[in-house]
Amino acid sequence: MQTKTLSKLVASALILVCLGACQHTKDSVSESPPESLSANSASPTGLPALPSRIHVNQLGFLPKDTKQAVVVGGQTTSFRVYNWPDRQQVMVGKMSEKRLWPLSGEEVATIDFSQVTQTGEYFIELADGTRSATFSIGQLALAKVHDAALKAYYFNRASVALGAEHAGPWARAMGHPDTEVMIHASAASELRPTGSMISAPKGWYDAGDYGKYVVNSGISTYTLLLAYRHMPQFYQTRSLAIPESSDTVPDILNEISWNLAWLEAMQDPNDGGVYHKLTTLNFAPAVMPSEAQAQRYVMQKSTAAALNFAAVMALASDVYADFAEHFPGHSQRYKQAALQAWQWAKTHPQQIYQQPADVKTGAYGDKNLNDEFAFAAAQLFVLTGEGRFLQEFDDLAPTLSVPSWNNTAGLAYYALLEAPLTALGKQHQQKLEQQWSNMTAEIVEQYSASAYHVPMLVSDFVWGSNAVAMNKAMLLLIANRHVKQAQIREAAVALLDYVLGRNPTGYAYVTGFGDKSPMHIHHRPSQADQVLEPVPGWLAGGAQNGWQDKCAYPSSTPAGSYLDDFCSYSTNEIAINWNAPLVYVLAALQTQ
Ligand code: 9MR
Repeated sequence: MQTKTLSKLVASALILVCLGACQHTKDSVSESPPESLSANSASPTGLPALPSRIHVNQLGFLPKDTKQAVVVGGQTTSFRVYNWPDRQQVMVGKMSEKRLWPLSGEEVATIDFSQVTQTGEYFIELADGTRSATFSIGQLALAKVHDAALKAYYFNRASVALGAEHAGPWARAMGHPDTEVMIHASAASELRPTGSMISAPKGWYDAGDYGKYVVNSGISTYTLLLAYRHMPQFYQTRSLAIPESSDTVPDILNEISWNLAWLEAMQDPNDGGVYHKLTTLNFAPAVMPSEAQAQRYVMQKSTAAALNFAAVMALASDVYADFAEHFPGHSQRYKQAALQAWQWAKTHPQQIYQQPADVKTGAYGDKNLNDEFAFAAAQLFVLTGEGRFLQEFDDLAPTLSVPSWNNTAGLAYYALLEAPLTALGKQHQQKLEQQWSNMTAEIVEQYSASAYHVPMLVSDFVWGSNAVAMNKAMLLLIANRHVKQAQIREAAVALLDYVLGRNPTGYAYVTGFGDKSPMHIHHRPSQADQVLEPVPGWLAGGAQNGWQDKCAYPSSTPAGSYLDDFCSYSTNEIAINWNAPLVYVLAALQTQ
């Protein structure tokens, strides 16, 4: 108990040196909320937690955006918006009629306060005195959370110590050098027999565990590369306080290159095949990286890994070509690596990853590889302009859908948006546009139909539901770059609102942000360090009622079944593929 109190003090002191992205956005340590924001339990900041009846994005809104809150139960009454700390009334309005949201089993009304556009801090009060969390309105309302969500990757770097000057209270010793990684029997080849060693250092830990998995690393890295590709000017302005921050390269590319270095080492130079993952045989206990010293292995080469790898390397080749001075030869190397991995996949089209009997870490198994072939083919077409790759995409004819680690068809569509129109041809263009307009119309329809005004369906409440929300929002915002429709942006904002607090649990699901955010994420460093606050900037997986971990959940509804406990790896783990679309969405909303 005493250690925790002491470490909290240390954390508060050190947080001051942990620039920008390490801080709680609201700096609420030095502020007090309205006294009558009645306490029902302690919030992460040590301040009273919120009444749970008004759910609102606890971070904030850009001035021009639609601003909504949800009220659970009670009478249909008026509401007022006040600024904070002055408590001047800035708006009075009436909430909507109540409707049932089947995903939480609640009767809810919505509140629209879009007319409030002036920069400031605010809270909402109902006629019966119920008050909401405070939130910001302003151009910079999402800036800090964006930077923290990106900096989270730095905190998950393998093979390096994190210094206090960059990591603040979350500084830690080096773990997992990964210079002596053993070839598992499933990965053995003539030149690399079982038990021989390779070196594959760096990269990001996948999630709350210390594994490094190519398939999941693929979509994460690709998503971050797209963020840079679509918003290069914005990223010229972001400094993350990471060791490379003083160089001339945008920090997002510095961070990504840490992972690309590892990915490159996952390719067998002898045949171009790519190992599926690099992990121990079993998950490590909840210890710090430096204490998790069990032997690491690379497992079986897989077609899914080769294709994800090929797509990422192809885009990386394009992006890093502009930074040849700082990364000499990288662009050419990435291109070579991409083409070799593609070639391997073509000659091994059905090498499905089979989890060996002695391996218990995540499988990221995927039996349907058409979408991975389409993804790699589309990105290689953009890189090389060779018709054979477009032909490959055409033959597979994937349908645009919301991307996930095991369904990359949508990423193929994202890739083709970058293809020169002349190379694509009018007919292709029309076919692609049709898919885009069908998909965006579908999500916008889900938004309008939902009592919560959130485009989430029951089928979206799977392991990592918050990332489903963010991938949907990202799809909408990519569409919005080309078609600019107010409703498309509105639905994307609603999805962001959802993960930042306008949801039945009342959690702002990003660690370190909002009045009520996860404190006990399933993340080994956050659990094992002596710091009270979890590593900041991580998006928790989110509600879903699969209960794979058998923890005791407070609700059985899809959107209510969430537990802020280390036990809950099925709702409270964090993962690199979940943060990536959050980063994209936060950047896109600030730049579009
Ligand atoms: O995100 C993955 C989810 O879609 C799967 O249902 C789940 C079970 O296989 O695994 C999740 O990924 C985990 C991975 O296997 C190991 N590292 C942590 C990942 C996030 O929980």
